[in-house]
Order: sequence, then C-alpha cells, then structure tokens
Amino acid sequence: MNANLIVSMLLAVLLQQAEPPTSPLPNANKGPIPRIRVSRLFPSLQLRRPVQALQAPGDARSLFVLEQAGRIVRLDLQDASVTEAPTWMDIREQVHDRGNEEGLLSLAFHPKFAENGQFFVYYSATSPRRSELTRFTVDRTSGKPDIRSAKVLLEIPQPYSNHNGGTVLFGPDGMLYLSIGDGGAANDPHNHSQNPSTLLGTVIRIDVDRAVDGKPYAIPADNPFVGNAKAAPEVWAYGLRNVWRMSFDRGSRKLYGGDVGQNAWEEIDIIQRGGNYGWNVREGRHAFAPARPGALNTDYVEPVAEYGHGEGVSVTGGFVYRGARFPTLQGVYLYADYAFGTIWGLRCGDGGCGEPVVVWKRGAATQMWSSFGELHDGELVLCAFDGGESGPGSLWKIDDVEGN
Ligand SMILES: [Ca+2]
Repeated sequence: MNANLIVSMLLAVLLQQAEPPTSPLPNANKGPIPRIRVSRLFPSLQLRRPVQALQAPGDARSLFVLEQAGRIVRLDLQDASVTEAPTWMDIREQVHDRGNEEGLLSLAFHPKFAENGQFFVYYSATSPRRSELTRFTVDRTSGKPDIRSAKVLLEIPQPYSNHNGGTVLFGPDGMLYLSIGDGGAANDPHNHSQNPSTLLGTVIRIDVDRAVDGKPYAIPADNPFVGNAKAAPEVWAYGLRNVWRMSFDRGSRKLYGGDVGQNAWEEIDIIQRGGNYGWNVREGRHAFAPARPGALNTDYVEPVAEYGHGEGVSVTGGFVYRGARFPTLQGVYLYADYAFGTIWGLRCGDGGCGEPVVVWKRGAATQMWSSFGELHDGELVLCAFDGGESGPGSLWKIDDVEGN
C-alpha cells in the first residue's frame, strides 16, 4: 500500500468521525419507543434549583450546571462521589431570582470557546425588570470567567415576572438562538406573541461574531423578517408562549422546543424559519382566542406533539437521543412534564412525527424535571428539583433502556 493511499484512508476515517450522525430515515417516525430507567449522577451531591447542565467545547470531562439563583458550578464527570459542587462563576449579585421563573436561566458556550473563551448567559435582572443576554469571556491567565468582561448584547423589558423563556444556544449554522417568553401574566394581554415587532414570544437568531449598525451583534441576512417593517429583524419564529427549553437535533439539525401552555395544552414544536406557532390564538392544536385584525400571518404551524393538563401542566423540552450506549433509543426525542415528572419519547422523520409514548413515570420519588442536557458523546443528563420547588436539586442519567 503506498503512502498516499494510507494518508487518504486515514483522512477518510477522520472525516467520517468528524461528520455528524446520519439523519433519521424517512420512516424513523415508525419505530418502537423503549421505556427508560434513570439513576442519580453524583448521588452525594445536592444542588439548589439546577436549571441547565451542559459541556464546553474541547472539554469532555467537565459538566457545567446552572443554579437558578446565579451560580454556575463545574463538576468532574469522573468523580461520581463528589459532595460539594465547585463554583465556576457566581453572578448572584447581578441576577434577580425573586419570581419562580426568574433567575439565571441559560448558558451557551461559543462554538470556538476553546479558542476565544466566550460564553453567553441569559438571566433576569431588576430595576427595571428585564431579561439580559450577556457575553462573558474567560480570563486567559486564570482560566476563570472574568465578571468584568460582561458585555450586554440584549436587554428585553419584562412586564411581569413569569414567562421569561428561555434557552440560549448555538445552531449548527454558528448563529446564536434564544427563546423568549411572551412577557407573562395570562392570555398574553399585550399581544406580544402575535406581534413579531417585539422580541417577546419569539425565538431570535443573531450573529454574535459581528457587530453592525451600532448593535453588539449582526442580523443574519437570511433571517425571515429582514426588511419587513412589521417585524424585528432578529426574529426567527414567533407565536410562542414560553419556550423554556429547546435544542438542536444533531442528526436532523432540526430545532425542537417545548412550548409551555396556559389552561389546557402543552406542546412540542419543531421550530422553523419564519414560523408562527399560534399563541395566543392557538394553544396546542386547539383554538384559544380570536385572531386580532391586522395579524401578519394566520397560517399557524401546529405542534408535532401535545398533551393535556390531565397528564401534566408545564412541558420541559429535551433532546433527540444520539448517543451510542442505547441503540433502541436512537433518534427518539425525549421531553418531560416539569410538575408531573412524566417523560415521553417521540420519533420524527421526514414523513412527520409518530405518536408520543410515555417512557418513564415518577414513582415514590418526587423529581420535577427542570431541564435535559446533552453530553459530547450524545448521552443525556437530567436536572431535577427534588421534593418540590424549594427542595434540593439533583442530576440524573439514563442508566437502562428497554431492548438494549
Ligand atoms: Ca403553538
């Protein structure tokens, strides 16, 4: 075998490894959905209201966990017996967490975090009441976050304490996405969600690597409402009530979100460019209130799954499982009800989505599932408030799946 051939074969192997897993097959919505079992990650560790768990690019060993009050801890995945969570960053001074839905809500590491040290934090602040999207940078000398590096990218006025969203994340396109709730109270009294000239009730998409027109970010040229006087150019999708959690599927590259309902229906949406997801005219697949005159678009995108308030009252969006450990779970989108603790699985493919299946039900334990996280290897972790909203918090992993 000549040297060129060996090099090209090695290159092929490397390229193969670098490629994302293949997209689901057209009939991927038809396969069986297995039940799962969960067990504690870090069984001796107690957290306070953990709301997100994630890894940083270039670091497969650490798990970062957000506590809602404003602390980010860094855990070593190889030290299961840890009893104290080491603080990585503490912004409790800046974060306002008086309301149940206020606080430090989400973190996204820049895809080039290993080189540029940038990360983006979404949290509630006060006087005046608002949500902030702020960029921080890790200090190169100390290797720790530099609080003074804070650069506010967005300030979103919040009329009420509830419905703040929100998940901040980077898409496979390198753009930053952020889900923002409808502003709160009930019924969306100011009609934010059907009015995309406000950022409330939307998912936005911005380019944080460029600063243009006096803004600390740029508007991607292919955003759906660029040049539309009736909508803000940041908006990617709207008609959303309160997408607490959303995620990109590594396989299909689709953006899945759980949109929390009001009186009757919780829903899962696949959030696409320019889509109007219906709130407050629709709740789930059902009429909620009449459309107002002059609406930009009344062609509502229906959810891919829903459940009624007999089965749960507040959806926590999860992830499509793309790990290697449980082949029968491949391609299944997992999501939960925060309050009832039930976990569902849903398979979607090019032909649409199948029916969701209950994969786990809470027994004697009292987990309230606040969030899912995806590790670099595709395995999932879950964050829980145990014993109710003021109880201790914990982390969980999937440790067994039917048929594996
Ligand atoms: Ca909807």
